[in-house]
Amino acid sequence: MATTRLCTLEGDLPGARLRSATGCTSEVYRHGAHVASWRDADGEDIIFLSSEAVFKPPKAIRGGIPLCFPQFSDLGPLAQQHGFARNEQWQLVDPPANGDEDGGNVTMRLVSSDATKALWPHDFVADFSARLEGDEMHTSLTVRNTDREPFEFTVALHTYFAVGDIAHATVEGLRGASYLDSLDGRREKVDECEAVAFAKEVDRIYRNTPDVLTVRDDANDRSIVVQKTNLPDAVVWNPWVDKCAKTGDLGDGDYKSFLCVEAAATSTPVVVRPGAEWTCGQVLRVVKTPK
Ligand code: TA6
Repeated sequence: MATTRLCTLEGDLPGARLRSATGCTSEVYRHGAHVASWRDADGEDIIFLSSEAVFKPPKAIRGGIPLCFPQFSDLGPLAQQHGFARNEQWQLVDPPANGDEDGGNVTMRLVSSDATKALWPHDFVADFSARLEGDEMHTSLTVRNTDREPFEFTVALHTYFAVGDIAHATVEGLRGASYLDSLDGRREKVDECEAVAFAKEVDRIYRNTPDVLTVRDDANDRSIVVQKTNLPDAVVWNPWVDKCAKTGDLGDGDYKSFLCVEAAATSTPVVVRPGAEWTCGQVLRVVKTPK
């Protein structure tokens, strides 16, 4: 039976522990509505969480699925990289129904405040839901415009995927897609490769990609399929040696153990009219590679 338990997590932060009927587990913090972990029935990480992650608001947790809203990177008016959603305390919406059949789930809410409006002068209500369903993780973000004027934003689900060995991990589904190379002045390029491989730092904003992408994790005999909805773009990132060493809340060798595929809407900002709402999401599914 799937369960949702409200509890105190790392750093004495409030959150929820989800468990699916197949024994997968996930921890979701109210800080940032941050999915910080997703493990299979054997307790193996599917989503990466840094061993050096800091659980001290307002700093964002390193790893998991940081919510980049109302801005991805510097693609918007905010000075703060990736916006503020991952730094804010979210409310619990309906107390989750503990003991749901086949789906531990939780919904959290962020309502605009004086603090958020000082950064982004719009009234909004954002709801984030996470749900475990068997060997899948379903996440969605809904943004409602409660203001009197339209507003626009960029957004990403900045997912850190755990891999057994970055040298034997690739991202499939992006062949032929154009991307902005953030390591080369955001020059537009086209990916001619069968799959994205990692032998140095990679930081690319792929535009208008297929909605199904695959993270191949050969060292763990598995793939993770990403099915994104209403998120036309995908950011692929691995910091590699130097940037990893310079990132205080990453262990020096962590670059070997994760890669990010971030379902995103960045190339064309999302516009929401007063009273309207917009929803995006992704379903992550683990597929074991037959031996
Ligand atoms: O998504 C890729 C990226 O924009 C990289 O450029 C790197 O900055 C990464 O996000 C992590 O950003 P953070 O603010 O979480 O350190």
